[in-house]
Amino acid sequence: MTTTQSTTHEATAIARQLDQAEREGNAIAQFGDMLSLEQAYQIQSELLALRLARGERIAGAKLGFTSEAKMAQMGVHEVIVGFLTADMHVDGGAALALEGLVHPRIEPEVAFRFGRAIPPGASEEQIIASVDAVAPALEIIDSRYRDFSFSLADVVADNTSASRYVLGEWTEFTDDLAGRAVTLLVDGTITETGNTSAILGDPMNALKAFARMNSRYGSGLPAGAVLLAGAATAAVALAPGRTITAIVAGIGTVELETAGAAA
Ligand code: OOG
Ligand code: MG
Repeated sequence: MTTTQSTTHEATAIARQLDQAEREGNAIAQFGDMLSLEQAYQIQSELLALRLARGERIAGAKLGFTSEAKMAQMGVHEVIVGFLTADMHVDGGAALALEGLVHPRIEPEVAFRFGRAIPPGASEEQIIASVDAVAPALEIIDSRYRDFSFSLADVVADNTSASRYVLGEWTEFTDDLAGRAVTLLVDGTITETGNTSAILGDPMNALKAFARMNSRYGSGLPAGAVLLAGAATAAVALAPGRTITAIVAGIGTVELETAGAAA
């Protein structure tokens, strides 16, 4: 077997483990030093292939570790990219059941929508020109690793902990997105506060970072796809029977209820 074949074989085996952990809601051990960043992105694309083969549809991309708050919380200091499928989208109007998830957390985000398809090697200008709307969003992250701890390569292989996402109402795109207060409330109590300027200095820079990541690791996005720019605050653990609200000043509000009785 050539090196390339054995590497591909190993990536497929690890992707299957992570995919199974996600579907069964079980945490697995970290891979740690075993993986390079290149291998980790290869595993991530194998994970996507498994989902597409089951009939899922690509719905967007997400960035991770675009803010100091997230980098400090997780100890990872490099921007990462993952994929979103249509099955990960949840409607804020219906209570989200937490059964089957490992140890979900939630974080406030800014979402961009692309009115046009993004080709694989799209330039920054092309990507910015393709955005037609912005919305507040909530991302539910759920690491498939024990204790929600991981290295850079681990979290990339695990599709950047992507699990579910909720979108608020879309508003017309503006590039005036910096300096807006971000508030995360649980049952009406302020739990995290931040500012959109924490996202790479300005959420517009998330579009530029996505352009770089897409040229390097991505394969473009279909028209109508979403980009989550990365959380401006630390994530908080999700519990049953709660109402979680994110407010992005001047952009809007997005809410999610979790099913079950509050503990
Ligand atoms: C990785 C995902 C990071 C963000 O917004 O920074 C992320 C994690 O924290 O588990 O989605
Ligand atoms: Mg996030």
